[in-house]
Amino acid sequence: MSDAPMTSARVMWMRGGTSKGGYFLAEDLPTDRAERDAFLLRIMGSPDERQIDGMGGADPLTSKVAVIRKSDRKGIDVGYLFLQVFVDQALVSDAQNCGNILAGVGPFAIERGLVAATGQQTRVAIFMENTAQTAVATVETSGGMPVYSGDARIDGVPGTAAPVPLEFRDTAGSSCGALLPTGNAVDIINDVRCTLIDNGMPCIVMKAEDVGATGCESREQLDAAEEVKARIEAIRLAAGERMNLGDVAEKSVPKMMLVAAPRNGGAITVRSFIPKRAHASVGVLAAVTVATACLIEDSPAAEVADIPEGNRKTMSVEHPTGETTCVMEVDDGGNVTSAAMLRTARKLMDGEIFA
Ligand code: NQM
Repeated sequence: MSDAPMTSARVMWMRGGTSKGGYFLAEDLPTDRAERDAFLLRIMGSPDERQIDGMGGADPLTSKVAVIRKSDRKGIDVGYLFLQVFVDQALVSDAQNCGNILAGVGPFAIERGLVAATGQQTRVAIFMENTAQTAVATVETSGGMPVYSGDARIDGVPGTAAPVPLEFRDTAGSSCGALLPTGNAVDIINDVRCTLIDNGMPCIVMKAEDVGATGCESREQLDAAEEVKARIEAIRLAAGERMNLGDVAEKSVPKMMLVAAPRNGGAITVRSFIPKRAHASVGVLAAVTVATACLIEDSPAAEVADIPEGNRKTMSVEHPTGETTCVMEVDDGGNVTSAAMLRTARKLMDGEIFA
């Protein structure tokens, strides 16, 4: 550890998908992990449920950090480490990916000169360090820099912006070691039929009606549903070990996904907890994981899902503020081989942050 703690660092604040956070070059943060975490807690204003003394937005979705470095790996441009800075606990966790914050990684890498823009579109291959997996982002570029304005719209974000399509290829078992860590399509935990699954995000997928919900609640209604929350937290704690995640009491995974039949012509409706607060929409890799659960025969999700035909399935995952479309490629055996999703990102500020 260095003698004097770091007091400021260069940072870009960005919206990535439906999340927001600080994007740092790895070289601009302390190398010592404890020092880095103390710095990040300080700049976010954690622990404090209002995060009044920092940049965090008093919400797990706006208390996020991306750490980016140039990569020497073959075929990879940059490494991306995602860090969740807890709002009301002095915890910084690297136990999960974040596909929303991922949307800002490509533009940030171009802005900081880690990747050279190639004409009107620049593909950025990103190694997701949390789970040792790869994603490819396509960034609109002009004059060597990212373009942020455009016509793409994603639910959960007002207005439109330039599209940032994301492709995922090898996300199965990202944190749990296998798509279905227990080897089962269904496990019964506390009398509830659940699918313990990880296609980029460790999730427990269950029918909303089985835990006293409907699947059409707003985020506020879910956050106030104390009985539902107690029930699903008991399931989560019981499932952690079975998912190879150990004691998950103080972890941000697994996420809890309450599913119901689609209501607006989509494939499935989901209400998610990340894991203790309800999500305003749905996570990117969480949506991919739920869509994958819908494709597993006899799973609770499959029972209520409306699945399109064919090997390329455009699956709309309905959530509290609209829908998120996942394009899933499936082989003849019904296994998901890749997933893609449209996101947008926006540069909000570039400067120096003080601890
Ligand atoms: O699942 C929030 C988000 C996420 C995660 C969370 C995400 C993903 O929406 O890939 O994006 O689940 O904590 O930013």
